[in-house]
Amino acid sequence: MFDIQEIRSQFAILNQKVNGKPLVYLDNAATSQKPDSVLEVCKQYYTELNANVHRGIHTLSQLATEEMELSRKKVQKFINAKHDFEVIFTKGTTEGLNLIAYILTQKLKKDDEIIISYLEHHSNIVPWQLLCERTGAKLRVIPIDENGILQLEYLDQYLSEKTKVVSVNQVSNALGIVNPIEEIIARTRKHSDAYIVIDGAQSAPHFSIDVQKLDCDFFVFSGHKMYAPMGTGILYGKQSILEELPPFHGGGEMIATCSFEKTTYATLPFKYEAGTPNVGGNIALGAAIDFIEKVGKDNIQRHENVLLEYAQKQLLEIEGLKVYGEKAERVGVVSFNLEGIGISSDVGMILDKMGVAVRTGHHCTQPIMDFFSIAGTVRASFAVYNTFQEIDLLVEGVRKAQKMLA
Ligand code: 7TS
Repeated sequence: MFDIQEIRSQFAILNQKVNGKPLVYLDNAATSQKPDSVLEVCKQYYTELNANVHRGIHTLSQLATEEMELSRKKVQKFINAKHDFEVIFTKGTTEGLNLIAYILTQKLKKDDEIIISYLEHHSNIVPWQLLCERTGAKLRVIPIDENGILQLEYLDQYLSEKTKVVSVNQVSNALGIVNPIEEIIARTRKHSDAYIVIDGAQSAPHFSIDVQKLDCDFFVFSGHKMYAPMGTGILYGKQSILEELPPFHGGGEMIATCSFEKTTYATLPFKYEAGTPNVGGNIALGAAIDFIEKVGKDNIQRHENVLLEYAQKQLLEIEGLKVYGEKAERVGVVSFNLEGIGISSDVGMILDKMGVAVRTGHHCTQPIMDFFSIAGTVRASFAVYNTFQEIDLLVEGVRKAQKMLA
């Protein structure tokens, strides 16, 4: 097992007071903090290595390129992609999903169908609505039951030769529910040739990912939710699909030849990486993967699960507190409201005064909030560095908020 104090000592930001109280950072589903090793790589990049990649004959450019390509290989291993060129650097999950929805435009026609689920973040809803507007395709949505669990019998009903895309998240950001993506992929493959897209924004920080075993066509995630800098993310796509589909952005680096008459495109992954990438960030993403692997993904997951269980048990002892998705399999998130207190941000503000950082509101998942007929929830989300004492402070804060707002 790991030494939690030793881990915390690697995150200087945690060692500060907010509103006069020790910071309790429980907003990790929004973004995680970054360990010293990642910050050090960022600093080192800008103090020793900064140069544009893939284009210079000079030494710094070559070194920066080598480091970034090394990081790509780390990501390849992290998600078990077959080839490193199937790993595309993006600025995050949102960009990855928009990229996929854009490059699939020519593959869809009027009355084709795109299946998503009720549990999606807006960034796995809106890009598909835009695709529907461009093509005349229709969106179908797998419903949830009162526990927030996907009702997969609807997926079976919806799947047909009209289905061109199935795009779901592996873990819901608002509720932390783990969706049965293996089952969703198996059922989809059985009944259609649809492209399968997995939003891994909330699973990559917690689970081991194996894109070959999953047999998805695309898998996207953000670096900043897994200890890497903001502005980093990954789009994985199967070689044959990325080779066949058109580019997204046009510009430098993504061409093989360019003339006014005709432009030909670079090979993978560069075809999808137009313009100057976030070189320092992409290198630091490799350092974040090193951090995760050093601690051990299984250890991280076990620790977060114990925290979740501990938090949920204590929170449920508070009278009138409802946890959304309480009975579903979940990871890293507890999302709740207090009876009679309609505005989750009121609770969030009182917690903030006590140094406890949580997210409140709809969490970019308005359809889930509509389903439960609420405006928002209070969401605490955990990472490797959180402790039982921090959860005690959360619970104490929620009890205090309840008294103050009653
Ligand atoms: N998909 C899921 C499941 C997410 O949780 C998020 C971000 C995104 C997509 C978009 O990721 P981005 O890195 O491109 O912004 N989720 C959250 C959240 O729960 N609170 O803040 C951001």
